[in-house]
Amino acid sequence: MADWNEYFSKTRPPSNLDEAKRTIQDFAVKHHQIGRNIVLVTSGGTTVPVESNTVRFVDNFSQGTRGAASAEYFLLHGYAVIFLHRQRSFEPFCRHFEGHNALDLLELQLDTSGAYRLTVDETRAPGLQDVVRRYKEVQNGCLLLKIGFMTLSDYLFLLRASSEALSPLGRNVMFYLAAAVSDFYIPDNEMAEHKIQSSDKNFVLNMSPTPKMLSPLVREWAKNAFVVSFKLETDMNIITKKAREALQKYNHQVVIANILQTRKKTVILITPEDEIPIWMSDQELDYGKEIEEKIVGELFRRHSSMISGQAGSGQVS
Ligand code: PAZ
Repeated sequence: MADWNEYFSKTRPPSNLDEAKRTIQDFAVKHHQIGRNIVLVTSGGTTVPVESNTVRFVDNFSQGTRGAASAEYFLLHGYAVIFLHRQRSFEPFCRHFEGHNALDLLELQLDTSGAYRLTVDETRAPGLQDVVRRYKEVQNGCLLLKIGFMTLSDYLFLLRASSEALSPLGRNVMFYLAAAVSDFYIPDNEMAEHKIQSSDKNFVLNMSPTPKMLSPLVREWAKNAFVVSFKLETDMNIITKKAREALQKYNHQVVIANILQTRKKTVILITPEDEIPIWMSDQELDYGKEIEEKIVGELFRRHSSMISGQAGSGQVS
C-alpha cells in the first residue's frame, strides 16, 4: 500500500469532509459551466496535535499572507477561487484591516432627527472603499469559497477531497499550494490520549515523516490540472537545487522557490523549461505593491497558454 493510502486508512478524517467535498463540487461545476477557470489556493500553516484530546500542538510560522494576497489577484484575473486556509490566518480582503480595531473605524453621528447614525472614518483605513467594492463584487458573484482547516490531517483529507472534486475539470483548474505543511506528524495510534503530564520527565516527541501528497495529486487525484507548488528553505545555497528536484520528482508544472527571510521581495519561478526570478524593487514595496501580483500574473499567462494548447506553458507532456 502506498504511504499516502496507509496514512488515510489510519487517520481520522475531519467531520465536515463529505459536506466540504459536495460544496466544492457544486462551486466548481457552476463556474465551469459558464467558462470560468478555477484555482485552489492553499494557505497558512498546519498544526500537529501532540495529544488526542488536544491541549498542545506543534505549529509553524506561516500567517497565510501569500495565499490571501494571491487569492485576490486570481480573482482579478477572472478565476473562481477555492481558498483552503488555516482557520484564523489571513483571508482575502479582510487581511487589509488586520491589526485595526473595527470600532475605531466607526463614528457615531447625531442626525437632524436626533437619531444616531454610524459612519466610517476612512482616513483611519486608506483604500477601504476600493477593498469593500471588490469584496462586494466577489460576494455577489459567489466567486470565493472559503474552507478552513486547523490540523495537518484535516488539511490532507481536504486537499484529497478537493482534488477529486476538481478532477473532472481537467486543465481548467490550477492548484496553488502555498500552505506551509508540516513535514512531520504523530500517527493517531502513537499519540497520547490525554494531556501529557508535567511530571513526565524528559518528554521526547517522536514524529514520523508526512507522506508527500504532491505525488498522488499529480498522478492520480487531479491528473490534468496545472499544479504549482512552493518550496521554502532558509539556506540560499540549496533552494534552487531542492526546487528543481521536486519538479523532477513530481513531474508537475511549476515550483516557486522562496527563502523565509526574503519571501516578500524575491522568488524564483522554476518550470521544466525555464527559471525566472521575480523580484520587487524597494520603490515598489514602498508604494505598497505586492510580489503576489507578479507571481499570479505570470502563472495566469502560463495557465492560459496551457489551456489553449500553446507551447511554453510549462506543461509536461
Ligand atoms: O504564509 P506566509 O505568507 O507567511 O508564507 C508563505 C510561505 C513561505 C509559507 C509560502 O510561500 C511557501 O513557501 N509555502 C510552502 C512551504 C513549504 O515548503 O512547505
